[in-house]
Amino acid sequence: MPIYTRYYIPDSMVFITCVTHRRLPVFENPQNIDLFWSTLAVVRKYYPFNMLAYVILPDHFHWLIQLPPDQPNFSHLIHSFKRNFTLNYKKDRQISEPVKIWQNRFWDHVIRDEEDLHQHLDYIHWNPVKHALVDMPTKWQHSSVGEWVARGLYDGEITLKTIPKITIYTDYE
Ligand code: NI
Repeated sequence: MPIYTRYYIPDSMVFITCVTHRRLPVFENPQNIDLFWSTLAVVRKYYPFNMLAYVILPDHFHWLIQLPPDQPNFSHLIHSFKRNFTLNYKKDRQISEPVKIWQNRFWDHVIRDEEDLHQHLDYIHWNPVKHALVDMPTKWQHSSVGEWVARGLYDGEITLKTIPKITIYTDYE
């Protein structure tokens, strides 16, 4: 294993990927999508952040977040979210034995510049197409694509002709 160091840079935007344990399709169940948001709302009170973009797929999620300058440690946020999601999942289903929902680690990438930001926004919003779940980003319900279309990022219509060539993250999702 290489030595792995995380850098916490105040005000930086960070791209995060978390994957479910054994790629179980946890988020195929709408109940778990609700749990995702209710858990996040609580965790956010302790670890405030800005959600710039997101996508929830059946077995993983991607976030593009920005943390406040005085609390730049995103690992605390991610671990708290994963832990609390599992706790809430067990509570909802009245499970007392240990349940493993998430892979232990997560992936992060600190956004370098404007171009890198755009690449990651595209990566997030095109992800359901990449994973062959829909043929257009706007057909996927669980992403921020609608908000970004409204902001004019995609100049109105998104069609398959405009699919971006994204060469990042070939080692995982
Ligand atoms: Ni993905």
